[in-house]
Amino acid sequence: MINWKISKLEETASTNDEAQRAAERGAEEGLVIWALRQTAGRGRQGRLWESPDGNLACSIVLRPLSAQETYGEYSFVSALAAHDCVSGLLPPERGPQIALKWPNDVLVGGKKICGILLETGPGWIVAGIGINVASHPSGSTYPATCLLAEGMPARPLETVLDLLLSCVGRWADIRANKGFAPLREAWLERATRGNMTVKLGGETVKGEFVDIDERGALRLKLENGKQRVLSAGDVFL
Ligand code: BT5
Repeated sequence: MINWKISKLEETASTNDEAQRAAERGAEEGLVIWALRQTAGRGRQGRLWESPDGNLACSIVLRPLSAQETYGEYSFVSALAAHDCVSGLLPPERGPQIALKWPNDVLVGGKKICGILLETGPGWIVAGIGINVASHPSGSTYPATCLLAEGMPARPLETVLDLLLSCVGRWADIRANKGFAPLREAWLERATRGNMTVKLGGETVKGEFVDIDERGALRLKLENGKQRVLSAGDVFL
């Protein structure tokens, strides 16, 4: 069980930066930095994450007892939690359209509703989670959507955050007690499959989704029939 301690800010550059500074100063597991808006929200690889008022931006400090090499598994803890949170907030008939895109985007009807940025250091993880609640960008590389546009009745952001944290707590407990296998299985149940293009560095790899391996890397079947395992990259469907 994680004891949550929420620190609410009107505005900050990036909640991940705030949480990282706190973690480096020894903040306990369960600290949540929540900002009503970010002025320099970060995506992966230096990309920008738009998080205006009305959307959820938070960063969670975790301190697993396991070795630092396994911290990447918390990217799946976060993705499963975000998926369950979004599923819990949208009308049940939207359920079949809610899916995960490797490694940790939550899509609704093929559009991105949530982004996750996991950063780690010795003894700490910062799981940054952004959920589009009231609005979403229109010109993003990957089409985007938000909870209100997908049929969620208006709700206070606190409700969204509380649900998200209870889902993170649940999946973090499963990870701590049973390891990565049940996360892998649950992730695969929610996965977007089929043909995909993965961009990594200057390279583009095309293939068909096979599964994820026991460490969470993406396994693709290439056109020549061979398999390729990718541990990073941006997936386009
Ligand atoms: C992500 O990066 O998806 C990770 C985003 C993590 C954001 C959270 S918010 C709380 C915490 N504090 C931070 O500073 N960050 C975390 P990536 O896969 O690189 O996607 C970024 C790309 O998505 C951008 O280049 C845009 O094209 C697009 N994008 C930007 N804002 C978006 C939004 N609100 N909704 C959907 N797509 C967006």
